[in-house]
Amino acid sequence: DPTIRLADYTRPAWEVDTVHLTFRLSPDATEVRARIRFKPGRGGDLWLDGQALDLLEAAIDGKPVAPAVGKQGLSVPAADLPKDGFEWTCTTRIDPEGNTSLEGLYLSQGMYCTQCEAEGFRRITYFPDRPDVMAIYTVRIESDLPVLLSNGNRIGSGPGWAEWHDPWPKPAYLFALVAGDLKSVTDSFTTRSGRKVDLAIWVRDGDQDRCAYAMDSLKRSMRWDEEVYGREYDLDLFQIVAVDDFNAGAMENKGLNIFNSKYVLASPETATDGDFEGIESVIAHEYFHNWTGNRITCRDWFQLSLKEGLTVFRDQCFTADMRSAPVKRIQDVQGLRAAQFREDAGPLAHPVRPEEYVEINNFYTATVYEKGAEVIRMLREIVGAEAYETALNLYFERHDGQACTIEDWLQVFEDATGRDLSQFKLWYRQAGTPQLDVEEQFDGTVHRLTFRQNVPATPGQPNKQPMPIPVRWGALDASGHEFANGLHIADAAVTTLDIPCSARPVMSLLRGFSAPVHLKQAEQVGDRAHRLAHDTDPFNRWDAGRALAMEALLDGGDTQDWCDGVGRVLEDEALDPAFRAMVLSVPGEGEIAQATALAGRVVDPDVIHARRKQVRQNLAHHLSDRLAPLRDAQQIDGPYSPDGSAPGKRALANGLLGLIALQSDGLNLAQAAFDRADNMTDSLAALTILTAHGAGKNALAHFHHRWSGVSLVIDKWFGVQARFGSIADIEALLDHTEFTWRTPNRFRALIASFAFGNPTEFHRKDGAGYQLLADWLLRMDALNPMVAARTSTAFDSWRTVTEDRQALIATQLERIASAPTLSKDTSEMIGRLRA
Ligand code: HT7
Ligand code: ZN
Repeated sequence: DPTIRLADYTRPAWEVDTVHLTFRLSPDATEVRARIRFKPGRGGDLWLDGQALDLLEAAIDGKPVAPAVGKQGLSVPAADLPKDGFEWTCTTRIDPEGNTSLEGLYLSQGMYCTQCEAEGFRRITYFPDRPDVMAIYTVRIESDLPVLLSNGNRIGSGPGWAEWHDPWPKPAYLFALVAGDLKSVTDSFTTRSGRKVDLAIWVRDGDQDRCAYAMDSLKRSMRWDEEVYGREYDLDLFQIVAVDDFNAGAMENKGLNIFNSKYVLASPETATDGDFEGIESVIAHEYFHNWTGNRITCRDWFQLSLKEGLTVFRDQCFTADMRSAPVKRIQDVQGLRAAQFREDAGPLAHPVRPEEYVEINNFYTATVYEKGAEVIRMLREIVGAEAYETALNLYFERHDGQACTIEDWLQVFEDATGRDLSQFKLWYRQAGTPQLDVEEQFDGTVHRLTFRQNVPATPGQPNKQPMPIPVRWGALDASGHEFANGLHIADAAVTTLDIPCSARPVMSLLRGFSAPVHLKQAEQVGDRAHRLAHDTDPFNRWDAGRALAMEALLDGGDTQDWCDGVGRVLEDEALDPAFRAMVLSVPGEGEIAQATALAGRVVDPDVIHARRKQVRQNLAHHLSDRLAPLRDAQQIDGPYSPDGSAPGKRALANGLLGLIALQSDGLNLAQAAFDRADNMTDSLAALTILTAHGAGKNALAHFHHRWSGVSLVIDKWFGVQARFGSIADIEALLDHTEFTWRTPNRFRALIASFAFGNPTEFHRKDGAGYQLLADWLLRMDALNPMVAARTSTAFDSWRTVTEDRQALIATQLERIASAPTLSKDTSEMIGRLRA
């Protein structure tokens, strides 16, 4: 399969003005008639992408043509094309029922739906399927199904048909069609200029009563984008459809977002606080794409972070405004460290703007999304909030309706601020997480900090240049009072910062995690504990506790300081319970494995598991009889609410329950909590604790019985067992009649939860875990390459584990690589993993 390179970009030979599509829907033989108005671009032959299509007829300006058709598309020589433009018509036949890749047009439980990003539209009709070709679409759908939807506004309908028109030019990846027996929940939103927008969420009959939170999140997102970014919605209708079979979280198709039902449906009984928060943020994310992605799109897929990094940054800020900003920041950094730092440290490391790919689906990564968002956060930190706002206004004004690049984005900031951002651009070009070493020296009048940065070598990038690293800092005196603070930009291999003071301060560095780096601060004994007790920056206060815990986890050392500090935070009633819950949590086994590898040591998952267990036990022992009263103090009166202070209280109570379960008789309390739970958050927390202790048999049976038929809850049932079960347990689950592995959510609930969330069994010394994953990757690859390729990243840290394990993984990777047929998605991933 060819490698696509950023350096090879050329403008389209032919551009498109308008597209008319008529769909005659049928499960295994849908006919798509396309009428496309082409206008000259760069000029040359006409190339139309097309995959898995049956071409029934084609004509140019009404005259039949016989183009050269291949597996990837068709071409017509320039000589056969009218110079000033022409109308292309063709009819293709496609097979939605047989489309198991879930890209293009497919059937999900009797409902037709589409997924066109990144390159799914070419599975519907022949088209220049690239984001810099933008056109106006009119769509007619013919089917007996009661609900027929596409982008934009409905312009007509009758028995068995509907017509839709989207007035905004868009790339093909934003095209959407849905047809099925669906029910809607409706509402409306009045924009700040007084326009009424109809809102509809489409679900299967029976699910209507689980849409309220999604609808409320949508309205809050619409308001927030007006208030914070000055962006108003631009159509009369905004629709969301929930589907059960979906490769990712959701898709921002213009005016017709399609969602994995996991990010729409929620009730207190079936969804956890985390699920509610997930719905709020994914709804916001897809809605925000209307401006950052749809109105201004990407010139090519190398620019993916232009829309994804920015939109993640926007949705993070939205959630921070809706909930607790410090807690949101801690959660985001935890996620970044768990997924992106991990990616950056292994064979799959790539820049925020990659320079080559074989299959673009493999680059919807934590680096493009989450590191991309961090890069924008740093940009705002460096230029300031006001200049950020000015630059964004200029971006929308200058580039509305265009397909843009990272260069366009940075140019806007240069023009708005007069700054030279050429060094900043390295954040988009260089892969790898920089390491920032800090040395401190106090000479009686000045505290001098010396910053040394090093960006590690990554695949294809052996040498790196220094990058501008914004370091927010604060200086604390011995009583915990903050006497100075500021922003230092570490923009050379070595930089210094002098703070005049009369006594050696305790330095709080990288506040709010102001840059995505590994900070190595050789603090003096007691400094971390001091910051855990006093840091005025809540992120760093939490991180100080984290660093203390990590020290003990890595070296099996003393946990006294950490336990003392955590105890004091827990009992500080002035602190947000959600924050206290975060301070209470111990780094996960994946995070400990990363820190182990970063320290240059070999990762043994069994040792990590044992150490973590010991550290948690120490904490439970230290807090001993304070645990139960602290938990009781988190009692919530009144009905369940996913908003306000209640989720934080539940998180703290359940974190404490996890420690109580380590004490004698504690499991009885966990069982009682499970029996009494009247919401999914508490029920799943108790079930998880019981299962983790091998005491979940009855609770699991009860849970399964209670939630039979509610697939999103049954996913949780599979997930919890996948994380704590033995391989034998997993094998039994694989044979379970409800393990409908063709549904990505169910496959992920069992296979991905096992591979990513059950390190001791996955890394079993006999290799059974690796073999199980490889078997299922091969099986899934034949059906749905995108899901298989993504799950293969569970092997991405394989070079950090013990040699015997490395050998076993190498065998499995080789087995996958030599399978007789392998998708280009999975073969690219396995190739990169083995390189
Ligand atoms: N822009 C979307 C990314 C996406 C996707 C979604 C569903 C299925 C396959 C997909 N491939 C790419 C989602 C987003 O970032 O908002
Ligand atoms: Zn997105």
